[in-house]
Amino acid sequence: MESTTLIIGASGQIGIELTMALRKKRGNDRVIASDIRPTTDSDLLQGPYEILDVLDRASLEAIIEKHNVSEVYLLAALLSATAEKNPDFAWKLNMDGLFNVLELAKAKKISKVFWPSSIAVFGPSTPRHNTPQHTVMEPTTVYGISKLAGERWCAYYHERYGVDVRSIRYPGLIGFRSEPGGGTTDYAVDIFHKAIESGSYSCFLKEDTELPMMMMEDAIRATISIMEAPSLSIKERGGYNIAGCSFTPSELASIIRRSIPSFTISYAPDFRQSIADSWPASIDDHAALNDWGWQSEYDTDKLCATMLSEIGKKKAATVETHA
Ligand code: AKB
Repeated sequence: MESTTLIIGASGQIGIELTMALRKKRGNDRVIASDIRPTTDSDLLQGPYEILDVLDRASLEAIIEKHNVSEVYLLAALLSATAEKNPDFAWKLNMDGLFNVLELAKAKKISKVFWPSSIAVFGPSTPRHNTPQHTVMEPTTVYGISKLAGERWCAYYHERYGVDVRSIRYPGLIGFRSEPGGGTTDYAVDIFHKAIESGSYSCFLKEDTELPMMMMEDAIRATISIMEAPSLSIKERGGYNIAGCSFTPSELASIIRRSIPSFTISYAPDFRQSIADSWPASIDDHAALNDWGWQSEYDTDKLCATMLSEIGKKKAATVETHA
């Protein structure tokens, strides 16, 4: 039986797109999608789909054996905003899920692991602009603390047990295919939907809050390319900085107004403002460029143009279907 790839958390914002991209490359049957709930998503159902709670190590091991899985992408996690509402469970899911996968890799049940880190590993004492790969890291959110601890555990399992684990510090991810799931950067997806649906948006961050962001297509390319890079070229076994573009809500609104001149935005900052204020504004990703050739293809203008045109097409198709 040929070896397969398992995606844990396949119904999430990254999971759906990563499943589709990997199935395109490797074939539907060689990429096993899994999530804690059943799905009706027709793309996920193009290939095998398993119900899996990553906290249940025995079931995880059974699925790995059943499908001869050699490579795992572990995407199941609580993101920053949701994690602040449920810190105990966020810590449990984000850490124990990782341990379950790392332990199976240590036992040689799988040979390669991808685990997502985040810009949330940084904190208010980190240099905000062009944040370096190695710098002060004092995160103030439960999500950031879990990501920083997770990075150190990944590096430890690599150093001590030879586990081939690879990781990226994702910025805010912007895509049109799937909804974001409880992050502080989610506004930068919602704004496009609201601009097209109603022409106005109430933003939960202040107008001048600059954050690092990335088009989903770039993020999927980065994820697959770090996993395909030769093991010896991966020098950072915690997590790599990767940069796309950086912008504020008011800059995004101005660019949207070029296509929708009547678009209006108002600001009603909530608890997510202090999370955003603790994160970098822009990222230095030279280590990823030097070690495995990472380069972003989307600046803010291209990201906005893509989001407006793709969401516009989707809405038009929905209207036609219902007409
Ligand atoms: C979040 O906002 O929590 C995520 C992230 C930056 O990791 N998008």
